[in-house]
Parts: sequence; structure tokens; C-alpha cells
Amino acid sequence: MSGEQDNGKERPGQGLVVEEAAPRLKKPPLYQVVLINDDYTPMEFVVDLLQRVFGHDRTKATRIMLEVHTRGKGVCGVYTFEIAETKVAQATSYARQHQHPLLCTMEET
Ligand code: TYC
Repeated sequence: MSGEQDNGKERPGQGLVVEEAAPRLKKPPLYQVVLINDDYTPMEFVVDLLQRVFGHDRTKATRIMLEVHTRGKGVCGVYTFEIAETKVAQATSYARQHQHPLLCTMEET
């Protein structure tokens, strides 16, 4: 057994028992990027933003925009921390460039 791994344990009278090694990688936490409704940002602008920043097709983008408009908030996508942060920054920057008060945040799932 020189240099080889041996996960088996000899148990007298019970033969060889093999135990699985604990997983060595944890899944990263995930974050929802959320749009919050406001009264001023035009619907068409929100649909365009959802396509550009989040890669949704027009149908999906329209559905999300209407969810935000009618229910107060809606999920644009779910990402790891740094991707979610970047999407929030891109969405906010694009809205500000066009003088819209759009509010975009992230929430851990
Ligand atoms: N409520 C806005 C309007 O009536 C539309 C809107 C939708 C604004 C989604 C922001 O995240 C938003 N023009």
C-alpha cells in the first residue's frame, strides 16, 4: 500500500467497510438580482435593459417587466456574488445614463 490511498477500515469480523470521502467543494451562495418598481422609468426602457444586461428575449423581458410593474418587484436572474454585483452595476449605470431612477438590488437565495 505504499503511497496509495486506503479509505477502507478493517473491522474484525465485519470485513472491509468503505466510507465515502466528504465532498471537498462547497456550492457557492447564489444571489437573485431584483428590480424594484418605480413610477417614472418607461416600460420600454426596462424591457430593453432586461434584454441587454440580462440576455432575455423580448417575450421574457416583457414578462419580467410586467411582474415588477404589477407586483412591485421581480427577479431578473440568479448568479454567483460577483456576477450578480456586476449585473446590478451595469443595470444601474445604463439607467442613470438615460436619467431613469430604476432601482436594482441583489438578495441571497
Ligand atoms: N412602473 C413603470 C411605469 O409605469 C414601469 C417599470 C417597470 C418601472 C419595471 C421600473 O423596474 C421597473 N412606467
